[in-house]
Amino acid sequence: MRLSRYFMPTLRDAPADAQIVSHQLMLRSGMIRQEAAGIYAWLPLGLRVLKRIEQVVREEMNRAGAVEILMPTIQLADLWKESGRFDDYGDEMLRIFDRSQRELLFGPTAEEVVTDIFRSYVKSYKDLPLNLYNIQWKFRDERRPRFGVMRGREFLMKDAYSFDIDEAGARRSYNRMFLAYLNVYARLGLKAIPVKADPGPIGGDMSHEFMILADTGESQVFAHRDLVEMGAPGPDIDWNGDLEDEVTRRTSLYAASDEMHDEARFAAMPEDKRMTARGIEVGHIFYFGEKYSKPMKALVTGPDGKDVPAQKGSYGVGVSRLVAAIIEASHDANGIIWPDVVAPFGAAVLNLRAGDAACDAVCETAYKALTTAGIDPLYDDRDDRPGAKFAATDLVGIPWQLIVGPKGVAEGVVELKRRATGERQTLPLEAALKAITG
Ligand code: 5CA
Repeated sequence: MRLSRYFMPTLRDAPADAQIVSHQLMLRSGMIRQEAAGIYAWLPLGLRVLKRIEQVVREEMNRAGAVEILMPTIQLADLWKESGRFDDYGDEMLRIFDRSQRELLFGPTAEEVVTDIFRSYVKSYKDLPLNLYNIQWKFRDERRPRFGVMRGREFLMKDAYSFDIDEAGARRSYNRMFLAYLNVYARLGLKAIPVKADPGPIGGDMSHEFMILADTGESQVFAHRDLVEMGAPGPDIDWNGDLEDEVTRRTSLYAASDEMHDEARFAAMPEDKRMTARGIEVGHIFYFGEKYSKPMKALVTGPDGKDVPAQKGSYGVGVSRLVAAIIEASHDANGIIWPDVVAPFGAAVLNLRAGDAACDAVCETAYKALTTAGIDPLYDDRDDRPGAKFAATDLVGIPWQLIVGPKGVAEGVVELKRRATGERQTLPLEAALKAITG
C-alpha cells in the first residue's frame, strides 16, 4: 500500500475524553472513529488489525474442532420468549419492530438462535459432540460505554456453542475451549490468566473468565502468581482426549474475579504467591447444561433410545476488545507496538526524500520485494519531513521500518529499525530485506 493513496487519518493529539492509552492511540493512529456513544467505524488500519485478530481466533477454534457459521445480527424476540430470557435481559437489549410490527432485537449474544438451528437438524447422540461458532457483531446498550472499543455498545464477539449428550461430554467440550482460549491469547502475544467467574445473565454453574493483566482493566483479579507464567498448552495436545490434566493443572491454582473471591482461600496461600491486580476480560466461557435446550426443546436421542435435552456450553471472545487490550499490553511513549501476528502491515518503507530519483528507485525495489514476499508493506511515499514520517510510523506501530535516505543510498545502504526494541542497523538493501522476510 502506498501511503499517498491510503486513508490513515492520524491525529497529533487525542481528544480529551479518551481516558486510557489504547483509546488515545487508536484515535491518534486513525484506527477508529466514534459515530455514537460506544459505536465505532473501523478505519482501514483498525480494520486490518481487527481482521487479523479474528483470523487467529478462527484458526484456533477450527483446530479445537469447532465449526464456523454466521448467524444474523437481528433475531426474533419469540426465540427469547421461548428461553425465558426476553424480559430478564432488560435495558441492555436493543428492541426493534419491523414494518409488520413483529418484534425483533439486535443480538447481544446468540444462545437462542444457535439452539434453534441445532434443534432443527440434530436429533441423535451420534451427531455429537458439536461446537458451532460465529464471529459476529453484537449490541448491548451498556449503561456506561467507555474506553473506546474496550466497552462498546456495538462490538465484535466470537461466540461458540457446544452441544453434548451428557455432562462428561460437555466437560470435554468445555476443556477444549478452555485450552484453545489460552492458545489464542498466547499467539496474540498476551499473558492471559483463567479465573473462576460469575456466570451472570448467561447462567450456569461452571464459568471462567480470561484476564489480561493491565492497570486500566475494569475487573479485579485475585490469583496465584504462578498462573501468569504457566503459559498456553500449545497446538499439539490431544484435542479428542478429555484434557482434564491440562485444565486441572491451571484451575487447581487459586484465581478468581471479585464476585467469586474467597478471601480465606487466598489468605491461605504463601504471601509471595498472592497477586491482586486489575484485569481486562478478553474471554468468558460457561457450562450451563440444559438451561436453553430444555425450555427450547433441543432434544437428542441417546444410545438408550431416550430423548434428553442437549448439554450446552457457550464461549465468548471479545474480538474488538482485544484490539484495545493488545495496545494496553504493548505500547511505549511513541505509540503502538504491534506483535507481528496482528500488525496492520508487516513493514514500513520510509522514503526520506520522495521525488529524488535514487531514493525512489531503492524504495520501489524494496516495496516490490516485500510485496512479493507476502510482507504486505506500507510505503510512505509522501513528500513530507522525515521527522513527521518517523513519528507517524512509530505511532501506528508497524514492526519493521526500512528507512531510505539520500546519504545512505549514495553509500549503498539503508537503515532498518525494529519498532519493539528501537534497535537500528545500517546495511545493504538485500540484507535488510532478508532480515524482514526471515
Ligand atoms: N454468550 C456468552 C459467551 S458466547 C457471552 O455473551 N459472554 S460474555 O457476555 O461474557 O461476552 C463475551 C466476551 O465479549 C467478554 O469476555 C468480553 O471480552 C466481550 N464483551 C462483552 N461485552 C463487551 C462490550 N460491551 N464491549 C466489548 N467487548 C465486550
